[in-house]
Amino acid sequence: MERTQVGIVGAGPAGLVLGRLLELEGIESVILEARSRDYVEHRIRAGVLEHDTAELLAEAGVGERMRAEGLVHEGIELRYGGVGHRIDFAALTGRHVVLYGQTEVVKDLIAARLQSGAPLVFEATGVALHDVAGEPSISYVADGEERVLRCDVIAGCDGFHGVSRPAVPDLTVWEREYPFGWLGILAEVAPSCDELIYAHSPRGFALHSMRSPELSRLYVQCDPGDDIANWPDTRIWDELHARLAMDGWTLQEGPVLDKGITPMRSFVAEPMRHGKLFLAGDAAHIVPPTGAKGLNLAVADVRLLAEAFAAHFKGGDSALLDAYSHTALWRVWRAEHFSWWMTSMLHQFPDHDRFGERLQLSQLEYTCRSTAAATSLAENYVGLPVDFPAISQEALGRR
Ligand code: RFL
Ligand code: PHB
Repeated sequence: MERTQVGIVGAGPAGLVLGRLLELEGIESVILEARSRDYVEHRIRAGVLEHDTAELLAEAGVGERMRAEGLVHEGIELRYGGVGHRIDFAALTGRHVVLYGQTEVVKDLIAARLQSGAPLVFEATGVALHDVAGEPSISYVADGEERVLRCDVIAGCDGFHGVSRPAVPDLTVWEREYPFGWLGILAEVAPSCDELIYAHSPRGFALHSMRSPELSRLYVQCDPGDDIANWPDTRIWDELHARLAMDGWTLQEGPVLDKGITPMRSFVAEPMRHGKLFLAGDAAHIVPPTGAKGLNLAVADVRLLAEAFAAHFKGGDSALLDAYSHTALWRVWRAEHFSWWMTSMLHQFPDHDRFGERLQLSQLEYTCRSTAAATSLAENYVGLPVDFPAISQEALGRR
């Protein structure tokens, strides 16, 4: 039987960042991942790192390539009625975001972990959690062999479809599904803009993002149950041209390297702890991608968790562990609101009447013309600072 201090289920951003932070604290961990290394390194998802997410990766010694290749963005454009309006993060908040693919973050973290020799098991199948409120262990199969890992605590970082959340009894779940999805493409063409464009259009939402000076990432709102086979490349480009259209601006096309449809949902499960099992990242909460918050929330959760494990294992103090769920949920709900708000302002809703559309346009106008409103978008988008004055633990506990 193997033994470790922290058993980490899942090698996505949450599990890998947690493993790295624990390693720096001198705390042992084993990461168990169901998929192959190649699969997790090539799963195209997020691209926007909040200011503090980028800082944390750099401070954790895994930011070298991000610093060299990541693109610092000091604003975004909101485009509606065929006109663009810039939200200037630097002027409004003094902070920025970094465009650097989740694939690259994951590659950097895996490389660092393998280099340090800390255990990371890919293709661990049949992962099951046992006695999470007593003497926790994780059983799994790797290399055709059944194994059991005894742990002091378990971090459930196994995403929305993992085994950790179902191991928490008496969960309360809040959920909202949206009547649309995003069709995303990765295209081999220089971005047609310097900053991200979030476009409201009568044909539906569109987003122009990027991964590098040579790679563009673009999305269009689509039916959530749509089949990607209904979307030949020409149809996707036609929609992008129509939704992003602005006089004097041209969208450049290029070969489509990847495409897929993602449904959109908001989801929160509370509490994020049961006994010695702690949930982090998508295992506990999902946001629609319009606010670019999912990966950043995963990192914010494990920042708290790493500090709490350090206080527990090195100082014998469990106060931070006891506070973890409440503390994390404050930021989770802020991001839930922001992501829902951005989504509601920018998409076409099938049940919207003309009144609903005018409300959206009024909100967009106000956001772009009022410094107060623009600052609210900006400070949420770049990420509220780690020391943001949150509601007190006591008040949260009383709710
Ligand atoms: P992950 O990344 O899903 O990782 C969980 C890992 O656990 C493994 N796993 C298991 N391992 C062992 N045993 C089991 N039983 C297991 N079950 C699952 C999985 O294989 C996987 O490797 O969750 P994590 O670490 O919490 O990270 C969350 C983020 O990946 C996610 O929130 C973001 O990608 C969301 N997201 C975005 N977030 C941002 O912050 N900024 C963005 O710009 C952004 N854009 C996006 C996004 C997500 C998207 N999609 C496809 C959902 C854009 C899109 C299109
Ligand atoms: C991305 O580049 O994939 C991306 C950017 C911003 C979002 C969502 C996704 O809000």
